[in-house]
Amino acid sequence: MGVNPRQATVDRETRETRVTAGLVIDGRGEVRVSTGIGMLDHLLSAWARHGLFDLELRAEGDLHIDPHHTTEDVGLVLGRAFREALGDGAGIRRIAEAYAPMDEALALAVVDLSGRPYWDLRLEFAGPMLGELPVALIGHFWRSFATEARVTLHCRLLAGEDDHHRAEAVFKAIGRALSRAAEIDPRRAGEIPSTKGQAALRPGGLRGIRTPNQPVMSRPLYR
Ligand SMILES: [Mn+2]
Repeated sequence: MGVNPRQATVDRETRETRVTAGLVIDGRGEVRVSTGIGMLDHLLSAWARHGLFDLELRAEGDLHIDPHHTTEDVGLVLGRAFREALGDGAGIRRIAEAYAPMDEALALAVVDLSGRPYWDLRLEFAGPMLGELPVALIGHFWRSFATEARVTLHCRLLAGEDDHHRAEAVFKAIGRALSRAAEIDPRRAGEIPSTKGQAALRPGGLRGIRTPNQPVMSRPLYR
């Protein structure tokens, strides 16, 4: 990588949660995560280690209600940090896929760092809970991420018996696919990888998709 690693720090505070995330795309997989939800910490660590992202994330949410707001808002903040760190996306591969096994479980993730949020997640779990994390929130987390990161995210769970393994395979596959898609391809030599030029990766491509909680930002997302 070049001299300036691609990185961003995002703070978000609402009545429900306060989340701070520092993300280095060109990192080494160094992780410090504390969300108050052990399973989410574990999955985010797997995501960052396999994507070779440096991630420092702290969340304080209304866990006395349930893990919903915290999980969702961590996804939003992480997605925003990813988008900010990526910048204009000059020279990136943009599209990539990754398979990740976790013993008997197997996940496939295909991503396009397109500037357009879209997701198709086909994730089936056997039980309702993974530790204190409802499995239904795993899809919700990645929808939140894709919305704010403005990426197309397809993910399939292709095999698996154990829900812990299934969830971990999903996070690892998505981490590896995002990492590969964000890699600089020297042959692209700084070009914006879109037939529309810069348009697709510029902010403002949300097309009416809004997150439920209007964020209170410590600084504007785009300047
Ligand atoms: Mn594990």
